[in-house]
Amino acid sequence: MPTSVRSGGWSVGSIAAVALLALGPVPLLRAAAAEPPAPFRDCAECPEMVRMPAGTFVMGTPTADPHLAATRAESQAVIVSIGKPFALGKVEVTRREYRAFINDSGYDVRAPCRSWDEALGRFSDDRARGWENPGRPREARDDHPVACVSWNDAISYVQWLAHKTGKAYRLPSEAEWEYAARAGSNALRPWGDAATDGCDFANLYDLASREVYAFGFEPVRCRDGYPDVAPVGALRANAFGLYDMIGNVAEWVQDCATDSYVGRPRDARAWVWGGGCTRRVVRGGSWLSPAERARSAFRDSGEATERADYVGLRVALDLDGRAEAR
Ligand SMILES: [Ca+2]
Repeated sequence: MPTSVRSGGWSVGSIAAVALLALGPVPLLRAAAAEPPAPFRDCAECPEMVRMPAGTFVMGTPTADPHLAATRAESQAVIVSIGKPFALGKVEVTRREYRAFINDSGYDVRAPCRSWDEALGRFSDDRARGWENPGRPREARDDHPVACVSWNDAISYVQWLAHKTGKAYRLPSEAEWEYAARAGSNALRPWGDAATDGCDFANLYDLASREVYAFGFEPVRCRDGYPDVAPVGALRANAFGLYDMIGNVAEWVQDCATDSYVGRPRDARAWVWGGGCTRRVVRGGSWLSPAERARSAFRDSGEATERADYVGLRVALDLDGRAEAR
């Protein structure tokens, strides 16, 4: 698989052989939300947040096989309990929201950003590109998701947001992210197993994308209408009221990159360790993802300093003691 083309050189880990885990009877996912509660914001420039219910789910794909671009970790599915409600951004952090952080903090943004070079026919680290001028889409709007943001940038953003609001903003853990993306679904994707049923829900490398970008792999055989990055919330929400969990821009999470789920936390905590790590997990696929990477359990990773025009972020928030937690 030409990883360097599909993900601009980001490692996806080794691809495991078919592995059916002896999980025993898989419990039905318990997630209470019959109807998503109303979103809320903590300030005018803050991301809109949605309450996620507590619940239990199977993280990973017990029946994973290499044709699904599954990593070994993904095939080592684990049962994870999200013990209490938390909040997650309704949409990916927008360029408007990120600009408020840059203007207020004076944060020093440093190039380059990995971007598709049409002349070279490959991704390259382009010093002319950055979050203000990502290159995708050609005319970026304020309601497009911010991209060309490293994990370190993402952490700086959530720390600024926490300081500004006095609230516990942070990146989601990988477990929280997959739980929220699934939104009660045990299928490969929030809308079901078939990628071709997802063009109402996810901005992927679709037939419209292939007319503009010749990435050399098969598109998802439907039309979502967006050749590259789409405005946030342009397509349909999942059952938890979240938009673009699959596709558009990939999203940094807190966890260190791992090639295994053996020994990982079985709750909402991120899997990190003393001394930190240089490589972090990226979730959700993006506008350049083919079908096999457009799945709730799909994992990618990148160096914490890397920026790419298909990677952004979504924020999480602890609800301890807040009215929204009830
Ligand atoms: Ca698309």
